[in-house]
Amino acid sequence: MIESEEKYTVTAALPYANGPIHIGHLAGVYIPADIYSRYLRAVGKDVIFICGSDEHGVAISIKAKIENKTPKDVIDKYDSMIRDAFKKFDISFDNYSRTSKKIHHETASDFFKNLNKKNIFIEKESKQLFDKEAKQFLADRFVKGVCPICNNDEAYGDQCESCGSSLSANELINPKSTISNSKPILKKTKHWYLPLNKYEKFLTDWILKNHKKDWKINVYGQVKSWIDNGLKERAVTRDLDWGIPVPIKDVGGKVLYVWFDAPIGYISSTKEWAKNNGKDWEPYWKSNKTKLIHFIGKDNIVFHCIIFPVILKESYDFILPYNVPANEFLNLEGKKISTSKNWAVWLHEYLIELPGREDLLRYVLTSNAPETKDNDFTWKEFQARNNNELVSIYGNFVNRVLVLINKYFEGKVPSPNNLNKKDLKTLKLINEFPEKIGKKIEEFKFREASQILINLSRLGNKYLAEEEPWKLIKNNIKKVQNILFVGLQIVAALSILSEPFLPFSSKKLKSLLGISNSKIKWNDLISAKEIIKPNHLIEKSELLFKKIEDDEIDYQIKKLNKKPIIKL
Ligand code: B3M
Ligand code: ZN
Repeated sequence: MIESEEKYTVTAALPYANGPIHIGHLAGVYIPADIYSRYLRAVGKDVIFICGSDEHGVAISIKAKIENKTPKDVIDKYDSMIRDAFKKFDISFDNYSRTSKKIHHETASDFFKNLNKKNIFIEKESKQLFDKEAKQFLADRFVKGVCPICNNDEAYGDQCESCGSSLSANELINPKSTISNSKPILKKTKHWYLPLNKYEKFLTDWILKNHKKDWKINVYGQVKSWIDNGLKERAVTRDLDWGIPVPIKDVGGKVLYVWFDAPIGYISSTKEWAKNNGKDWEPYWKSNKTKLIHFIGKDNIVFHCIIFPVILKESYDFILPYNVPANEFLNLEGKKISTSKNWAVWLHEYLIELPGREDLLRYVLTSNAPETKDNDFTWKEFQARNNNELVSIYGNFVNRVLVLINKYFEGKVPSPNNLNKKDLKTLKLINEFPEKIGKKIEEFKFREASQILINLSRLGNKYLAEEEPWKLIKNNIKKVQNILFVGLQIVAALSILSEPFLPFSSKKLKSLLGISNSKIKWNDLISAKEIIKPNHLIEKSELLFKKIEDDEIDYQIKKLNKKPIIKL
């Protein structure tokens, strides 16, 4: 183990570069990971936020066939679409790489060679599904059939997305080739297997004994059921032409299984980040003072809690995940999001049709995130959250304070005098919010954290409504000074505490407050008596959020329901 100061390595699942991303990806993985990373930075932690495009695997070969392109064309197209969407939603990765890069091929090959040299793999010949018409072996998404565990008839050759089970193609009932739709035959071929069954004790001691309390129940439960049902050997090579070639002399036509190489992509992306920033990557993956947190969707739990940890355990001195806060799935208007049925809200379309509403989508997907169970996104709730919370509570409170300070004091923060008990109590309440919100974020409860932030603006609204400074301006200017001084401190706290959730409006609000370059930190708010000093000059107010009218929502609902099946 390497010694170092406390660090955090936050990873977000590498999206397959076989299509654009939608709100389900944001809700399940990227927004929670971004909130968590932004918060850690805000409280001064040494954190790296790592991701990249997952560019191997059968899904990309299938897409290439559909689009009549090469796999390289497919990954180039979607890698750039995905990067663009993440950038425009301000998902603040420290590095976003791609697994087709040389640094990843070298890193993943090195992992494989090391494990092979240690004789970790079982090498064996077996009969695998083969498509006579397409003249190729069928693995992963090249074969579909009935899941032997839950009877889902759309299970793939490596995984059932319905019950999350990890499968081998031979386990499928009534397998069918997704290339020619024909019934496969069995044909002999050699592969290298990871003997997961030998690691049941390791996984039981590490997860089942130590992480019952701090890992999410949906994650712990899934891992427990796999271990209880007995783990099996798992092939980590494939008979495919797209992927990282198996780095063994005279082995041709075989590549590393995408789920062997993809998680190693977090390490290659970290290496790339370190190289670009003159840093040492190893403490982020090998120090026992580093917390490794994987943000993923529930269909990736087996790979991040069982397979990748076994690979890490047997490779050099890597640390194991501190937590894997997997989210459940987001549904859309009561139905499962489906790329093939084009039943999705695509980010690249959202950005065109609802410009300037990135924070709104971030907020809605946080406040109704599928953190412990599948949850539903509806356009009506999207509109309601905007109009009833961001506009009417949060934005309205901020706007009233800024407008009144401009109107009564020419934009100068008023000096308080003889603050009364209620004023002092209100100021004291602000000090509680950084830790209240921070605790929920550290527990990966982002829904609750976002509602505590809105409650801070509710506190401000209530205070203003009760004090009614606009009624006192004629005959009690001193009281108005106190009220607006207190109100402004709440606004200032909101500008800092909203940053992880609402980065765009946080930046705008800080500029309106004239504190864009201020050194005020998240933890300063725990004890600050005043965040912004009297006589500080603020800007003219501008609305942070605009109402959403019914016709904008009706358009989205109609569009969704009559969406043509288009090639993505
Ligand atoms: N490419 C995403 C998915 O299964 C998959 C994640 C890899 S994380 C190493 O949708
Ligand atoms: Zn299943």
